[in-house]
Amino acid sequence: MAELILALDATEKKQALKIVKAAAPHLDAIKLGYPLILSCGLEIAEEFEKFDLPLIADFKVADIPNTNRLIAEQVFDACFASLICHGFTGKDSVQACVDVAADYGGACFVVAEMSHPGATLFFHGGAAEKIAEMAMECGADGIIAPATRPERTKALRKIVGRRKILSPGVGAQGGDAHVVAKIVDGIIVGRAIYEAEDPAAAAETFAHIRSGK
Ligand code: NUP
Repeated sequence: MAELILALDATEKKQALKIVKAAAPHLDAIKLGYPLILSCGLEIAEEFEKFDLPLIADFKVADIPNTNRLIAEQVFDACFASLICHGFTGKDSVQACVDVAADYGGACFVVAEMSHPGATLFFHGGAAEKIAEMAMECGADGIIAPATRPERTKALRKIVGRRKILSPGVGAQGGDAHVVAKIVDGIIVGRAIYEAEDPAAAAETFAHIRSGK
């Protein structure tokens, strides 16, 4: 059983709100990232409050600790429940995000391994494992691990134990929701829902992973 997180990478405000209004009953959270925030501004987060779904800020924050802190504060001030940061920057940078999240009563997820094909170049060979271990040491709430490589996500599960794994790559990137839902706490789905002719129906097709059936 896993949660369904919509990656709302639509870039037009009206369209984005329409998609969420339709699909909301079938969702557990909404992830907003650069595509929508850069086109509409961080204030758009407020527009989603009425749907009563936790908001995840996917900024893959990857800077020095002080800059990470400043970014994280803006994110949590804008009513996001969670922030995604990169882990390759090292412990102090990740710790800055984790600490701000904790101050606000929010959560911080660290990218351990990305889902796209090119990610293997730098994330394989021990890096993802190291990042996951470091994320746990920092007290992160969980990691991001690929639905496109369930065997890798399974290996990372051994490192993070009961902490959360959110997993992108289902649908458009080829990941299988059935397979990955057994390993992770949340699947992140973008285009398969927001580009569908009927986003509500598309979101509802994931009902089985939310109910565990
Ligand atoms: O490794 C990652 N892969 C990935 O696709 C880390 C991510 N945060 N994402 C994000 O998940 C990506 O930026 C997009 O917002 C979403 C997947 O969307 P889609 O491929 O389902 O359309």
